[in-house]
Amino acid sequence: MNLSSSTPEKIIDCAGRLLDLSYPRIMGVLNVTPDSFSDGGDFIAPEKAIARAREMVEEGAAIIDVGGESTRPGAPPVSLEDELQRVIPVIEALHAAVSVPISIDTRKPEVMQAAVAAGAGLINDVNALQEPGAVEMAASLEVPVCLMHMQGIPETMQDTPTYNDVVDEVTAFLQARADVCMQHGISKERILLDPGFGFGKTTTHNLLLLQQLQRLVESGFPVLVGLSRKSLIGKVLELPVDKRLYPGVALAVLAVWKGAALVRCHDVQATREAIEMCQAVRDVR
Ligand code: 8Y7
Repeated sequence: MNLSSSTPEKIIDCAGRLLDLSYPRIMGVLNVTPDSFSDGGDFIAPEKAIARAREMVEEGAAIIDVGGESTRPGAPPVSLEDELQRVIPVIEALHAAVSVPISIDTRKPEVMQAAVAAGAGLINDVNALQEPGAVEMAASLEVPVCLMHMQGIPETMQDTPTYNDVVDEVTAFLQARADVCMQHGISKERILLDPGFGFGKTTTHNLLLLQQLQRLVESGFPVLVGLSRKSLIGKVLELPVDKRLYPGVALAVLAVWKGAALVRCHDVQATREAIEMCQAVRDVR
């Protein structure tokens, strides 16, 4: 059930597949790193990844985010060759297997190009297209982009995150990156912003960003959030990663209440039901 939404219709064209953001939607996480879908060895079994993606679409995911580079705190960098070998076969198979848009989680322009050629329709860059050539590549590929804020680099970002005003700084950074994208010909309608929960932020920084998420929403760009299973839940509740479902759903609801348009998560069914219920209350007239 989609009760009438107070927001105007917002439909984003992801290389021919539509993402309707006129009500809050789910981005399902599909990690294709060897620890997630390998068959014991060091390579990915695409069939397993496809089965998981199909399941997420049945549970109501509006877009599937494919990533082959771990950006968890302390994670080592992945070579271009390894990243391509992980994600491209999966995107090709996924493009045929599901009808929802596919997003590519990468920082590398070469991966963006190959992924879009293989069927991806949105670029999700935790580095906000700051890699040399990334903005130009994204503009030439003519797909929407999600710009995420990160302080530092994954290897060291959680060592000493420092801000004067985290909400101001994150919002100003994302607005500046959006301006750069628009100067390069990426239209406003194709830009999403993400505060980057957990990326160079203390627990207090993360909580403040969610408490004041409306300040980013007021920028006018659709806001994406990723809070699912993240360590801020572990810090507040002292729970291991496999016990973070209920608080993760609560955080998704709070983000949607504050105006988030897209929620990136692992637990699709539970999160989708919760945010649709939240939207029904938020938008009833
Ligand atoms: C996010 C993300 C990750 C996020 C966006 C994890 C790739 C860490 N987190 N992309 N990626 N936003 N846009 O725990 O919060 O999933 S990886």
